[in-house]
Amino acid sequence: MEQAPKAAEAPQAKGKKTWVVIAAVVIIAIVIVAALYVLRYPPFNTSDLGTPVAIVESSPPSCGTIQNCYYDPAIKNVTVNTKVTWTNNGQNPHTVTTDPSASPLDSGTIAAGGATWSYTFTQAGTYKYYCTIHPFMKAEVIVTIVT
Ligand SMILES: [Cu+2]
Repeated sequence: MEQAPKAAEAPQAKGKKTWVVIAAVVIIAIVIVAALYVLRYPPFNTSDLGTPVAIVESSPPSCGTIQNCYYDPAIKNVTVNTKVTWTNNGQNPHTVTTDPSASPLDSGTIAAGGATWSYTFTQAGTYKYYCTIHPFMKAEVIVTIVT
């Protein structure tokens, strides 16, 4: 009489263990897929930042002249469909701006301390830009077609 319930319990316990293993495998798979997704897309994927232009302050926080605050390089040569990323390494906010009728660069404020702004150039041309906060800061991106 006592053995009958025990015999019934054993397969039930085995079934539960199987489900625990399946649940663990599913959870691990979800974690792996989530991790791969996070690593693949920005801001985690630093390789997607494109080619860099640094916003430099040589004697921060002073930003009174072009010697103090500038884009590096001042002339950036890229090919069509290149993504350019500006990084503000300074202690002042800056912008990457052109006349909207001439060019589409309009970053808004790029915050101090490492903020970035990116733009992918899909048309060949010379894109002169400046900083609206420090108008003496001027630079350009020259975009050429790959031949
Ligand atoms: Cu500026």
